[in-house]
Amino acid sequence: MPQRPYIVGNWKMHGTRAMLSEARAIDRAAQRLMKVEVAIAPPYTLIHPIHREAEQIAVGAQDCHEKEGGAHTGDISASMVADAGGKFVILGHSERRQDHREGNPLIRAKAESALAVGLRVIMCCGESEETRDAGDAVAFVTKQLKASLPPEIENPTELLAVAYEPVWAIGTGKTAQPSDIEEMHAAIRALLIKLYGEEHGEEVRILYGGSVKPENAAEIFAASNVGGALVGGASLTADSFMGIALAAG
Ligand code: G2H
Repeated sequence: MPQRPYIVGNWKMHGTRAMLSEARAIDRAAQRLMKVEVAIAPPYTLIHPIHREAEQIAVGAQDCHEKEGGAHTGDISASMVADAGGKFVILGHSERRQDHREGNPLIRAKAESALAVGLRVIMCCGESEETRDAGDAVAFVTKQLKASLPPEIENPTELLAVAYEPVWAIGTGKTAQPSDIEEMHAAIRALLIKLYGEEHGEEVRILYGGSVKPENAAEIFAASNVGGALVGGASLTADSFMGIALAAG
């Protein structure tokens, strides 16, 4: 049976306790939209406060360290995310790849660490504008994804989602054409089947991310192999975020 659409808010470095009211509003709205799986990845500091109150939505992190613990000033491990009530972690986001020089081997190590404590991994991938203009987008993304994903996952259907986020579409207001999304998601689907077999490879949800808004969500969700969205700016208010979730349901 196909999984429910998965709509994940990536709050990035936005959100103090004042945002808890927005999380409550998202949770209340999600209770009336059971056909869609709604989740938020706030900054680490809000994971536990949101988890304590949420009845419907899952909370997760935007990153984790690859090690279980130790002398790593300022870092947070996967088990700490789980202990705070986190159920998933976003890994390999282009802002981490760029701002923190994270490469595929490190991202794979983080994914293995997250899976070891039972967190779902939302693995991000995406090409730059230059790569797309050169006609190399599909080859680049499949290579990046293959190198970032753990080769073995016990239950990929449950514990993995992939987010395709073209770098040039992030926070820019530009979105990929539905035909480009379909082409990329089909290539990602083929890779998932190759890595994890048909049963799981067909079921893992492939999310689209990059300037998703209530106004363009329906068109994006109509594209084949789109199993949800990773939403940045438009996830910061319950109205716009749930507008997107509604388009998925
Ligand atoms: C892409 C996305 C969320 P936005 O980074 O991951 O952000 O929707 O603001 O482009």
